[in-house]
Amino acid sequence: MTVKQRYEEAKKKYAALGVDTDAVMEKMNEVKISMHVWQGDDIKGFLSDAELSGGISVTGNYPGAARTPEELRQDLEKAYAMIPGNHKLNLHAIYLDTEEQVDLNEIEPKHFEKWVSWAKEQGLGLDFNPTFFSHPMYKDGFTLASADKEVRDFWIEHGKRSRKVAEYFGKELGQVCVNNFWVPDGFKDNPIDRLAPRRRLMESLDEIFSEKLDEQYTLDAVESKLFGIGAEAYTVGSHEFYMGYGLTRNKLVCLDAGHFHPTEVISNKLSSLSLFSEGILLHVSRPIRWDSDHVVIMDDELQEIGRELVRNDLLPMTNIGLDFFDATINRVAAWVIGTRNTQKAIMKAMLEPIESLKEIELSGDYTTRLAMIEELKDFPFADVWNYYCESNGVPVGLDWLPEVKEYEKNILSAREATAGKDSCRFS
Ligand code: RNT
Ligand code: ZN
Repeated sequence: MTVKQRYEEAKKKYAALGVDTDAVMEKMNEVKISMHVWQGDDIKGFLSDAELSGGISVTGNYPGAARTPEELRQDLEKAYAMIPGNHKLNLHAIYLDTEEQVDLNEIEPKHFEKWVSWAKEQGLGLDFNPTFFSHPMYKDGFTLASADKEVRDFWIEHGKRSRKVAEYFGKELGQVCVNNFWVPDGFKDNPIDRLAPRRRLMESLDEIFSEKLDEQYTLDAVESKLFGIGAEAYTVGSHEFYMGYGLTRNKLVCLDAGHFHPTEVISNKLSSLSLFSEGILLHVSRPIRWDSDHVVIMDDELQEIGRELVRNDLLPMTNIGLDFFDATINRVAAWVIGTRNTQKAIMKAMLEPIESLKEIELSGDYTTRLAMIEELKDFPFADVWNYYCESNGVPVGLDWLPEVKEYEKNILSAREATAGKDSCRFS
């Protein structure tokens, strides 16, 4: 049977439940995933040779990491060619592409021009992140919340400039650029004063956001975290901090799946957040024990995130970004696996007979609710996904893997590791 024939069979099965698979494929084309540039080079970027810092690190030394912006773009093109749909790229300030020697408090839109012309050529949108780590001004674990005004001022300037870059991306590409602020500030051991650093972070952010920018071009987001390596006891930008900050300042609240207690899930936060905020940013990642950033797999939580977005119709207000980095496997494959899994989870949720399930729940028939949900697990979802891939001209099933292997043989293996770092990243 061909992929199409399998799809036709699946279509009948879903139609019997009242689910229109053709409509699902159409809807899937509207779902943009913001793929994170930093999986391609283990968050090294091109600003300097500074060691990765900020409670984050990357484990592994798989050969072939991109060493230049050109190599990174080549790898990204390879990955996007194996992912159905039109998407975005999520850049970090340290990925500037310029001959000029500029520091983080000096960045300007022109330092990112090459990314913009490439994005136009590829039909991609761009998102952005100021980089509050891997820099000598990250002092004693602090940036925007530092007690030292000089340190704060450096990072405030960086934050302000990052917004100009984001605004420029939005204007140039005709789609909004989400600018996400994640700040690693925190203490390894129990602090005496938990309040003062939070007040300083609040004030620094207020200063950064004091200029009003057109929301048609850029939206600011703020990302919380429970802890990082070296900041185990206390992170200034906790979840409560940013729930309060984001909601009172009308910023997007970013939920990173790996930034909570090990059994705490972001899927159960989306509905609440949606009631009080105008928009949501997701960092889809996968926590394992203390690490927050394993490649996204088709696990229960990913599927639950997909269901929450679809069942509650939250896709229009949600910006979906990925955030993982694994340097022990082929980095292009990591992008493909994580992005396709995220799309699959959303598609799987779209293939549920949501209205009838809601009615069953309202009628109090929890027996049928459970029986239906379990039965749906055996439905031929993969036949719809495969046809979706085929219709979009990207490899079906595992057919992308030989292509990545070929690319590794011809392109990646010719690259020599630059710094030869075998670092390790936690959280
Ligand atoms: C770190 C945050 C943050 C980073 C990126 C590189 O714990 O998740 O999103 O991963 O900014
Ligand atoms: Zn994140």
